[in-house]
Amino acid sequence: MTTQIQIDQARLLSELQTLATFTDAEPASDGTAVTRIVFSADDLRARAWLNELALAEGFEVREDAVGNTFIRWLGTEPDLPAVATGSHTDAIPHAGMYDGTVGVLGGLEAMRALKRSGPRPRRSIELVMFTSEEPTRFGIGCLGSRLLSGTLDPDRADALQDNDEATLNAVRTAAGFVGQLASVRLPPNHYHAWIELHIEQGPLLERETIPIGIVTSIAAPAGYRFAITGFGGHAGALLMPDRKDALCVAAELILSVEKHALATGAIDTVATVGTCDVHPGAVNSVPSRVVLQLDIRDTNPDRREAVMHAIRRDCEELRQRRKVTITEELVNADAPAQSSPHTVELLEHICKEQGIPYKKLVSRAYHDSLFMARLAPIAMIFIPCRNGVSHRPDEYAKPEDIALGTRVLAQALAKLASE
Ligand code: HGY
Ligand code: MN
Ligand code: MN
Repeated sequence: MTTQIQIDQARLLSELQTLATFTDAEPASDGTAVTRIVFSADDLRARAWLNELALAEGFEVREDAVGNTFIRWLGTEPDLPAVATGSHTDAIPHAGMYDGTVGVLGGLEAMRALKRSGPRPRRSIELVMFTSEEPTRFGIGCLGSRLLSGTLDPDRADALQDNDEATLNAVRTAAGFVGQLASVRLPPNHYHAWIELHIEQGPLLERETIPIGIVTSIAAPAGYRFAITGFGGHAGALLMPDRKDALCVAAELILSVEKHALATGAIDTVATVGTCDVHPGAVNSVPSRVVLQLDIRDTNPDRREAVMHAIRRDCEELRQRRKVTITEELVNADAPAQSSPHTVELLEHICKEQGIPYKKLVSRAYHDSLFMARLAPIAMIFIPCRNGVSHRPDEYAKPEDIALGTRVLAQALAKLASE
């Protein structure tokens, strides 16, 4: 059955283009810019559009209290744990059109292709579109999959606020997603297996002209918020010796992050201060308060913690020398995830039997699969993206790579659903 699977590449590409129109990003000259923040009007339009596609195919659609969407093709033995795939359709500001969407629409096309090519599978096959994989609005990534896997306290989640101080609870219920967040959690063994299709968001596959990546592990992300409070005031009247310039402290702290991440000598240690909120943020006012958000990742959590200890030592030195307060707030500190050997071997077998070149690799980007690994044996399929670029409008994946990744996904889902 798996050899007759035909992917409708033209339809899949057209749907990716349509999904990219649900955006309020300024058009870009170097690609398709997409901004689709969770529970924004564009996000809700994209959700409604996806549900229509699924219902038109005769699949069942369910949405949970945080808006995770489950699109199910019932198997002949519907009580068995299903096989699942999926990803996200939210996008950070001024991003590209392939991050996450390839896994959602590719997953939908894989299910449709299986439906076209043969009989109903033994196990149900389910496509999941997760709420808020990106941390943009509520400051923590993988909100939907954390709640599904029980790795985020529902009350803490509902109290998360966006930049307008609107809580997740208020925003989700206004969007029509009601009910207790505790009801989102799925029981262990709810799924037989999980596979996510995603662009690599790195350069390795393209550089080695390999069309399929098989992810063996997903690096462990952690997020922290540092608030620096100094003494600011008039940029002309406040003399240099009297200042406690919070932005100068932030500058030293940011360089400390870079220094200690590089100092591990490990390519897998990455650390980024991606946001810097300056108060009061006026050109003629000495910054009195700055809030930094740190994103730090490593395949080795101990090494990640060692970098954090070094940064904390520098923070203490800064407190003493510059006489400021620096507070640290943990947003998340997650463990890495390992793919299941069985699912990896299954993907390898599919590639080998069809002569598809493939490469096993680590995912340094995090994905919802990081948390689905708490629920089921996982694996990820990567496809190349041009110059390894992602989270930018010039993010691009070739149509034939998208179609091939979707076909390998379909074949894997078919095999897993027959187990
Ligand atoms: O940040 C990440 O790794 C993911 O793209 N949200
Ligand atoms: Mn992303
Ligand atoms: Mn993604």
